[in-house]
Amino acid sequence: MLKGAAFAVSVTLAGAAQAADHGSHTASAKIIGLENTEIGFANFEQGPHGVMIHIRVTGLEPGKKGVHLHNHGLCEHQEGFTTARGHIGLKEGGHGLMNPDGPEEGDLPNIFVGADGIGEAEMFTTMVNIGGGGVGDLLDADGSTLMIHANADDHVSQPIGGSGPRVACGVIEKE
Ligand SMILES: [Cu+2]
Repeated sequence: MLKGAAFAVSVTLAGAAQAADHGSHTASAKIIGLENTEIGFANFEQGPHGVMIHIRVTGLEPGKKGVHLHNHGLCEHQEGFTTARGHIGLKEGGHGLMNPDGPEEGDLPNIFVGADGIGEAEMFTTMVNIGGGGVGDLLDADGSTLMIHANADDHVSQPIGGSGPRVACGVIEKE
């Protein structure tokens, strides 16, 4: 009986700790373009209910562009950033924030790049975490990346919302 009570208390405490503290609280990514030059950054901050992301990039073609969190921490420009592999939480038919069968954990809203080639956005997602474990952990063993695609993500089409080639990539690193 006493043992049972102690067990219940420890479970409650563990649950509370997990909700309040996902381990390391911030992460960042240097974003590189297809010429392998640094074109911007992304900052990630863990909050109590999700992760706030601030992205700023320069030198991209104007327009609306898909942004995703990909499941492998490697940006090889010579390979069109395919080394970053698929989306975090990749599942057949599951891509898209507006998809009834979605979304995937790595799905995010689009970023808008202006006529000056500068794009900046703040995004919030409850589907990932910084160092807290599970499918959505940005700092899992093989890392993860923030990817910007050439075109807009329509948030429904499979497998990447029609967002086209990968144009910018940043490996997400612990701060
Ligand atoms: Cu993508």
